[in-house]
Amino acid sequence: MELLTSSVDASNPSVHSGSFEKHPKGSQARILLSSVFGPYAQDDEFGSRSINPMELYHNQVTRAQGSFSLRMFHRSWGIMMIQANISAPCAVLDFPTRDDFARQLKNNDYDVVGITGIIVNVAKVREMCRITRELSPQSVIVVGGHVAAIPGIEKMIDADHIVKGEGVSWMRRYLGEDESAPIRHPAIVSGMRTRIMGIRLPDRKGATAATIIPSVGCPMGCNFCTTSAFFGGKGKFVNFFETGDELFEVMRRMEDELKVNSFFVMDENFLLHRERAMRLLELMKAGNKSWALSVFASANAIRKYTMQELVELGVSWLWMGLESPQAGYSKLQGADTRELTRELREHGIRVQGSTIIGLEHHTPDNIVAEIEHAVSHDTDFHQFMLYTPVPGTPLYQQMAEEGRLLRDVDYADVHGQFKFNFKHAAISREDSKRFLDWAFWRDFQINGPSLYRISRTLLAGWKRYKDSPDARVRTRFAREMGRLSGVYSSALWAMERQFRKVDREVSEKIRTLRHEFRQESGFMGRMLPALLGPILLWTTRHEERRLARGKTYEPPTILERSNWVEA
Ligand code: B12
Ligand code: SF4
Repeated sequence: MELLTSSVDASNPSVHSGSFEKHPKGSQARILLSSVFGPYAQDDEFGSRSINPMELYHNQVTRAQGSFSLRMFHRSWGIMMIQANISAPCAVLDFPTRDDFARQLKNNDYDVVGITGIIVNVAKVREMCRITRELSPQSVIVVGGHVAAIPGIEKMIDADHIVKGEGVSWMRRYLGEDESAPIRHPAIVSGMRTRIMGIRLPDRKGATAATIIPSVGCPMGCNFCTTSAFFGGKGKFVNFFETGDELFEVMRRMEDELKVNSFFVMDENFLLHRERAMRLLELMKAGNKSWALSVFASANAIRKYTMQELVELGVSWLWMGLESPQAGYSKLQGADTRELTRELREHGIRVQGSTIIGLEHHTPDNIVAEIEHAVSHDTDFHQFMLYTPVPGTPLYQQMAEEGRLLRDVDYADVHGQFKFNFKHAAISREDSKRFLDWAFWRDFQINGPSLYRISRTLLAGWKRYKDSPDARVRTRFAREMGRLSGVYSSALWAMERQFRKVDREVSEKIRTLRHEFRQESGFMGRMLPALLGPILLWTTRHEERRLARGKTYEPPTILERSNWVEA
């Protein structure tokens, strides 16, 4: 196991240096852990940007899909993880407004205020440090998360500790607790307030996957990769759960606590650790678990498994990098990613591709063909991101040395969904945005709404495995089909009509799929579209109008306490 020591900076007098100082109250210290404040989907002086909402899909995957965009929020798992692994009284405050944060400080006597942030949110972190100094001067301020990778961060914010890398071990050490004690995984519902086609899905217990975080970092060390760099870079990562046995145990506990049978596995390259994955499969078989897993994996790691192994392991959603083959990333070595994507989908595995726009070899002459190549994968979802030198990565270092970083680009705009933050050899900053936007648009135009695409993949999987000799596999597909066929058929009914005016060809494809669904559905699945379809068509159109008027969505503020006793 590669446990990295967090670094504290010696150049700032307010930051502890030399020997590590523990908090004098140890585990009695009262701790607040907060994410940065919202609202997020607006333009303001603290670095919120309307183009950068606190949403995964709508931010960077389905943002061009209008009312068909998948809208959903995710909690701040890093601080939840820290909270679950310390015995001190601790409050986690997620998605506060500035007022919520200030009120929390005024009404409680916190010894330690921990703030988590990523680089785009540095101005909010600075403001929260300022507010804390003003309203809770006795508190020690600890800042962690990717924001800590900014060079010179200690001079930009007024914090006592800036923690780079893994935070659980740092916080345990700071409180004088056992750093190497086993990690206790918090119960995390992967997403909340899911919304699509103008409908908010109920947050029912068990309906949403549980998030499992087996590790942080990635040993592949791609030059642009910020998560890999933050946890040690090439060859390094931090494993929370070393073995398949440990992982199985955590998943079993989550199954009980959250009543789930699907898991979002938040590991940068889950399938790379084959031994662990295969042991997990062994235990799933022995325990008769028909779990579904959503995982991130690189193409070369996926290729280490047969389709049968992936299906038996319950892999139902795969997030895979589809960088241009010309870029020479080792994770793609030996992989025909188009063929791989097709094969995965035929086995009922939804593929989420991820493609970088603006790689070094891209030019205005070849980029359209590169985007077309990416789009031709016909993935279920496709994320596009600008090639972005992010502080802390080898790429950033290289660009700095070559004098290619653009000055005066606000950190709030360095997120890969806007414009280049560096001088590209052939593509201008303005054009970077045009090509990026075009990629999203083109994927939507050619492949249609992601909701249609995932329905298609589910149906392909169902047809292939409904009579599988493996009962666990059969059960998984039957469960999904039973739960979703009626809803998907209704959504397809509405989509088909909505697209008639926009794109006849896409509308026809949707119609064909709807008929196939009808043949495979039970009584309810066949009847539901007549009822739910028109409702969904109405909510879709209504949502289109709301979005056109500038409607945005924000996550709710959440406060959760552990080991709490009133002061
Ligand atoms: C879930 C997630 C989100 C969620 C939001 C979660 C939230 N509540 O903030 C959503 C989907 C909304 C999101 C949005 C964005 N995200 Co995001 N996201 C992630 C993701 C996939 C998982 C984060 C996570 O929980 N990891 C697991 C936990 C355990 O790790 P951790 O958070 O790093 O925490 C550990 C340490 O950092 C440390 N730590 C963290 N906080 C603290 C606090 C204290 C006090 C201490 C001591 C230590 C500490 O300890 C933790 C345990 O070891 C990461 C990728 C990844 N693999 O981490 C990207 C990631 C964090 N996101 C990123 C980015 C860029 C964005 C966006 C800008 C979108 C975009 N264009 O890419 C937006 C920003 C939205 C906004 N307005 O702020 C980048 C950050 C890059 C950087 N260097 O700053 C990452 C790393 C993805 C990437 N590879 O580019 N994101
Ligand atoms: S394989 Fe993916 S997660 Fe790993 S270093 Fe490369 S980009 Fe990062």
